[in-house]
Amino acid sequence: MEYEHILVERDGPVGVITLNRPRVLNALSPELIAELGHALDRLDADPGVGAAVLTGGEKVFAAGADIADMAERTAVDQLLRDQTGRWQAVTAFTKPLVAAVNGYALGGGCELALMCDLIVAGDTARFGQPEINLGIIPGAGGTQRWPRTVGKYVAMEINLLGQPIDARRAYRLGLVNRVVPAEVTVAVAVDLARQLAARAPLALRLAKEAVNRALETPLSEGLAAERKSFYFLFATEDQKEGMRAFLEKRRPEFKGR
Ligand code: DAK
Repeated sequence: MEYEHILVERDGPVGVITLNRPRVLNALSPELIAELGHALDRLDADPGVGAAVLTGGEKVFAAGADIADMAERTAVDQLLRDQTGRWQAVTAFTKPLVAAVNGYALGGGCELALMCDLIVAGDTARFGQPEINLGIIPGAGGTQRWPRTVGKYVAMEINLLGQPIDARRAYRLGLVNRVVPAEVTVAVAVDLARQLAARAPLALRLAKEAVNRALETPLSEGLAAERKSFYFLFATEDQKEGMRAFLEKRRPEFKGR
């Protein structure tokens, strides 16, 4: 399928999705979110893809949902056009998803980055929830994922004050995995994704699921679910291959079976 608002490329086992509305700083229109969901579903279903990178390119990640599209909507319009299901394609992606963030990641753009599994930030990156300045609050997870990631007080500052933070502060807070020069952000993210794609696919999938579950369940339930997934992996060929390869001092060849 041809997309209008995003670009999708393959770099070996890595799918690279680039948000592509540069004239409006990659503002996330409903059409863009629909295309993003479609592209992620396709990459998820493709056995040749082991991981994906989501980026806005060298200058900007995304300056949020499209304000021009939202400005005159009523509450009922919002309810009836609810985009939540479409945004959920991002969190439903079962393979590792690495965000490569340069420049602004604001509002829905920041929430999109927070839905990814790892974040590589260029030194120009700015993360924030400026919705308060528009008379609204975040609607795609900003008030929920910030406190779970950086704690209550920084989350309050981000959501109530609406001022973005830079890449260094985001790194100190544990919001991003790497800070790199902006020219290499995407390359570093693709390299990380390639390393992830070389790992056992079923174990990756269950590890991602388990870490995400930790943010939603009491410890005892999370531990019980982790144990079940651990036992389950002993039913896979990849577990046999991984352990035999270790004992035979060779590199494992994982098949995702
Ligand atoms: N929407 C539409 N157009 C935008 C935009 C946006 N979010 N951000 C920037 N643009 C457009 C500008 O209007 C301008 O267009 P022209 O005037 O050239 O036609 C062009 O991009 C360049 O922007 P600026 O001239 O403003 O560039 P500057 O470098 O001076 O400033 C900036 C960059 C990022 C600081 C500034 O553009 C800015 O403050 N942008 C708005 C940031 C913002 O408030 N974002 C939050 C939007 S609310 C939900 C899912 C998601 C959401 C809600 C619910 N559900 C599933 C329920 C999300 C909500 C939001 O994100």
